[in-house]
Amino acid sequence: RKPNLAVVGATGAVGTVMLGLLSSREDVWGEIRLIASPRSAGRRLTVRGEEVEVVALSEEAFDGIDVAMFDAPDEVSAQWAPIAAAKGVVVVDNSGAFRMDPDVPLVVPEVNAPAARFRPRGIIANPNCTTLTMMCGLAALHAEYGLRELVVASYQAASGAGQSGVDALRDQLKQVAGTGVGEQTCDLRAVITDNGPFPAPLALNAVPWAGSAAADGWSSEELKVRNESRKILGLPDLKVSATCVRIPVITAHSLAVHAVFEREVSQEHAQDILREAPGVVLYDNPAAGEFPTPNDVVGTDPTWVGRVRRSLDDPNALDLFLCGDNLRKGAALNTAQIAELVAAELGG
Ligand code: 2RA
Repeated sequence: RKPNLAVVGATGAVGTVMLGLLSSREDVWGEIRLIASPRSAGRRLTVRGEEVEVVALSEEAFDGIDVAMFDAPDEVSAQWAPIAAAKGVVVVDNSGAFRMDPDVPLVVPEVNAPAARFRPRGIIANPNCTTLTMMCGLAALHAEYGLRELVVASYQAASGAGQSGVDALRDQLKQVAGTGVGEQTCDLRAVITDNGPFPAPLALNAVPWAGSAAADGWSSEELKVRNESRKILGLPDLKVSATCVRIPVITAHSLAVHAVFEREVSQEHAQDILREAPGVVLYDNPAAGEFPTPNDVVGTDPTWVGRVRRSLDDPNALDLFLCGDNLRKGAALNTAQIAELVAAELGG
C-alpha cells in the first residue's frame, strides 16, 4: 500500500506551498491528512484536487500515519515530533528544533540522500532556507575542488519570516507608495509605524538582521548558515562567515558567496560543474543581462546560479550569486523530496 502522509502546519505559508506541491508532484501517498493548530481545525483545504478538512494537532491525529512533515514553529516541533515518532511515524521536520542533533540527519536529497536512512530518533531535519539556497551548487563545486571557506551575504525575502512578514511588507509598501519618503530624507521610521516581525522598516530598505540574537553579535540565522553547511557537507571545520540581510522582496532568497577551495579553480570549468549539478540551473551571461534575480526564480524548483567569477586575488576562490524560492526548495520542496525518499524506502 502507499504510505499515509500527515502535513502538520498545513495552513501556514510553507504549508500552502506544500499542498500545491503535493498536488503537482508524482503522487506517492495514500491518505494525506492535514493537521494544524486547534485554531485552524475545521478549515477545508484543497490538495490533489480534493477538499480535505484540517484536524487539530493531537496524538490521535497521527494514528495510521507513516510519514509526517512538520512545518511548525520550533517549540511545536520540539514537543510533537517526538510524540509522532514514538508512534512509528517518520517525521520530516522543517523547524530548527532538531537540525544540529547528532542523531537527526540534516538532508538535501541532491547532496546527502543516504543520510536520511540513519535516523535513530525517527526524525529527519530539513535545513534552513538560507542554507538550502546555496547547498546544491556548493556541494557540486566542493566535490570537484574541495571546499575550505565560505564568506556569504544573504538577501532574504520577507516570506522567510512567515505570513506575518509578507503581510508587514505589503502594508509597508502601501504606506510608502507615492509619499516621496526615502528620496531626500530618511524618515521611513516616521511613516512606517509597524515593522511586523522585522527590527526596522523593510519597505525601501535593507535590514542586516534575521533571526534572534546569538553570542558575540552574530544572529541565529548566521550561525545556522555556518553550522548547517558544515553538517550537510560533512565538513565540521569548514570556515564560514555569514551576514544575513532582509530585503524588500516577497519570496526568493539570494546569496552572494565567496568560496575558497583546496584546488585552483577556473570560471569555465566551475560553470560546467554548475550546469550539470542536480537541482541547479546556471544562468550566467551578464553581457546579455542574464543572471538570476529573486523575481525570476519565484515559483521554480531549482536554485539558480549566476555571476560565476574566479577571484582576482586568489586562484583557488570563486565568487557567485545564487537565488532560490525560499518556500519551495528552501522549505516545502526539500521537505517533500525527503518524504518521498522515505516513501520509496517504505515501499510506497
Ligand atoms: C528566514 N531562514 O528567512 C528564515 C526562515 N526559516 O527568516
